[in-house]
Amino acid sequence: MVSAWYYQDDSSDPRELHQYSPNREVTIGDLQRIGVIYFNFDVDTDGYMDKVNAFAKERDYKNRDIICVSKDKLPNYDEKLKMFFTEHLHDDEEIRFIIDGTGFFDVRNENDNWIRIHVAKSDLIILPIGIYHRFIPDTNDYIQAIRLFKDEPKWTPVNRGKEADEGQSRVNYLKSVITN
Ligand code: KMT
Ligand code: NI
Repeated sequence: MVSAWYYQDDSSDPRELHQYSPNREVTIGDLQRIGVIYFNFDVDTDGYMDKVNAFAKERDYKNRDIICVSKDKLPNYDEKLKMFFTEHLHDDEEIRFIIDGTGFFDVRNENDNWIRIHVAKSDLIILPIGIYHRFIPDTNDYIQAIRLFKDEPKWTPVNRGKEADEGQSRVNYLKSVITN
């Protein structure tokens, strides 16, 4: 089950929890308000993949692949992790169904604060087009996910900066959050 909190930005290892003391929890409703959608498909229950397939069909996610983020399974591990953890946005939704392991998606809220989302097996998370975010495994250093895509895999990151800020995806996203 997903849990989320405000990220305490200190200089410790980003794979640690980074919680305030006491923890400043963020609810699924709070995530929804910034366009992040959460589902759960229990991978320990028979037939879960049929449910995921029906969900994908309903939302018109036509393509998918599987990614395993671990040092021995992911080619160019250090380089990829650096890319995942560099703040960026996409011109497409980022849809991840976690089939094993754990990790963190960090998203910026409407006040530009980081919210850390801890995902685990059975969580399906959708990050909206234009939200600034990043990904990192936690200290278990292992996560496996199905990545779903509307069309062709189009997940080129646009790193935070003038081009991303002024692009249509970001402009539309900010409009949608303000009018929420
Ligand atoms: C991404 O785009 O950040 C990833 O695909 C990371 C691995 S998915 C858990
Ligand atoms: Ni991304």
